Amino acid sequence: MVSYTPANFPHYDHQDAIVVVIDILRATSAICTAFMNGVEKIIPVKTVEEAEAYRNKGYLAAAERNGEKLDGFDMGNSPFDFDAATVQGKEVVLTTTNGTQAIAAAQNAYQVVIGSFLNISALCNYLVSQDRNVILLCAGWKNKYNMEDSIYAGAIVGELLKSDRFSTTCDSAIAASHIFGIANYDLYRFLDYSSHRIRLRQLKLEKDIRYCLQRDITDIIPVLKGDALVRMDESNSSMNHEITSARARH
Ligand code: 3SL
Repeated sequence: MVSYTPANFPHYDHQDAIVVVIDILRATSAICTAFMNGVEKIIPVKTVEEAEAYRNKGYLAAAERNGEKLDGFDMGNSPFDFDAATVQGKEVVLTTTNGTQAIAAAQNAYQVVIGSFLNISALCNYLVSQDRNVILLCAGWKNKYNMEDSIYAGAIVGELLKSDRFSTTCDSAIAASHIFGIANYDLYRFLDYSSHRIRLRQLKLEKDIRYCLQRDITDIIPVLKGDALVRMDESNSSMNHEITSARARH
């Protein structure tokens, strides 16, 4: 199933599902990059005030609104901000216009994982190996549809449908897979007139767009464990469900 915006997400039955949060330009690509570069954990928060509170406690803090880094923070939301020299071994708090809002919307799911083109094959292999419904949650733009997240969702739908374990009658998933089929000849060119590419171009961030459209430069899958994203390994692959259930019991 594909939810094109966080606002639409509550309509999907997500308690027992794995939710893939998608914000190709640029939050989920930046998160994958941070883990490639050795970040210890990322705490995604919805508001600038929450990020400030962590920053005041000494956390490295990243904040973006409308594509721009906010004054007073260590980083914005460019993948290039999360280089090894900056993030290796660190705990980072992150707030973004859409990506961290989508993570918050999904937090009660069985499991929340982070998807980008950078880790697409590893993520698909993982999803196929799990006996569970998958919801692809596009961060969109301020609860409106966007092209790049939908194209990515369509790429995942196509891959999952190659496995006998998956089938769908969900129109949003079928539509996403069609748009990926049209866009796949050249994602960069296809997105030329898309709203966020225009927005990032005006901010002179073309380099970020090209970076975020690269496929399979990592096999790391960030996963939500309690309130923080960590690198998935065998010991924590179902951890958020356990933590969420434990929280519900108290
Ligand atoms: O909204 C977000 O989470 C961001 O990815 C948007 S931007 O690419 O930083 O503008």
